[in-house]
Amino acid sequence: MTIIEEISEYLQKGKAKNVKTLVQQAIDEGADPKQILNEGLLGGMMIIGEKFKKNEVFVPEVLVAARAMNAGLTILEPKLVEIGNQAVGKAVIGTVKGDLHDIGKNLVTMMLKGAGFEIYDIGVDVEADAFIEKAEEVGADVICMSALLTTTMPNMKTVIDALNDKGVREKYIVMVGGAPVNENFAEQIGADYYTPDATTAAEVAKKAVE
Ligand code: B1M
Repeated sequence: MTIIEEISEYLQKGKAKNVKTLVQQAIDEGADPKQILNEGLLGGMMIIGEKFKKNEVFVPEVLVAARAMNAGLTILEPKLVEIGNQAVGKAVIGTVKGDLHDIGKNLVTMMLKGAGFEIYDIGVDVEADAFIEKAEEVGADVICMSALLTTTMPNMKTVIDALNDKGVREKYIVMVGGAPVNENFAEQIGADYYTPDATTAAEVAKKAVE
């Protein structure tokens, strides 16, 4: 097994310490930082994402894998900055106003990170204007909204209406998700994409910014 394959394997097992050590070792041995990122860290995270989608692994496994990915990234990031590695895009993500559920949002965040996005997570109970302010500030490509309550779903429309009112709707790809949300609702409120899970959200976001 190559060191890159080992990084991917340990990441999938959520072994953050091993991932960190192996990423450092790979750098010291002169491995290409982009290969460490794409095949080792992101490769491992994509495999976990696929397994999550098929119910072969569950939320805790995804969370530990993501923690291992973040551990590896802390070692790799300075190298990536040195060689000017570009993120595939920028995404602002939050749970809409009135809603405190963040487990799903955090999974989407991790999978987007895993897909190579620069992420701005603005938390839970987020006002419409806060989504827009952050998106404008960082020059986001994608705005991602999560809602878990039937009572807070309409607040996704509030954000889209506010984007329209400010004349900036066309600047952003708007994605929505969360247990009570569906394709029909997304269409009704004028979102660009609904995705049912975190892995699909990352895949769709990546395709959308290409
Ligand atoms: Co709440 N809660 N909760 N809760 N909670 C639900 C959602 C509920 C269905 C439980 C029930 O009654 N059966 C119900 C909603 C009913 C409804 O609206 N129809 C409910 C309720 C009523 C409430 C309170 C009102 C309860 C009360 O106080 N009376 C209250 C509301 C607080 C508030 O938000 N203002 C409340 C509070 C809480 C806790 C704080 C205790 C806790 C949240 C902790 C936290 O998030 N940090 C909590 C929890 C844990 C749940 C359940 C049990 C689990 C939610 C979860 O994390 N699932 C939930 C019941 C259930 O779903 N079985 C429930 C796991 C997570 C991975 O799934 O978030 O769906 P999910 O994310 C998925 C996809 O939906 C998708 O990707 C993820 C997986 O890949 N996804 C996206 C999510 N966002 C996406 C965005 C995308 C794309 C995909 O694109 C941008």
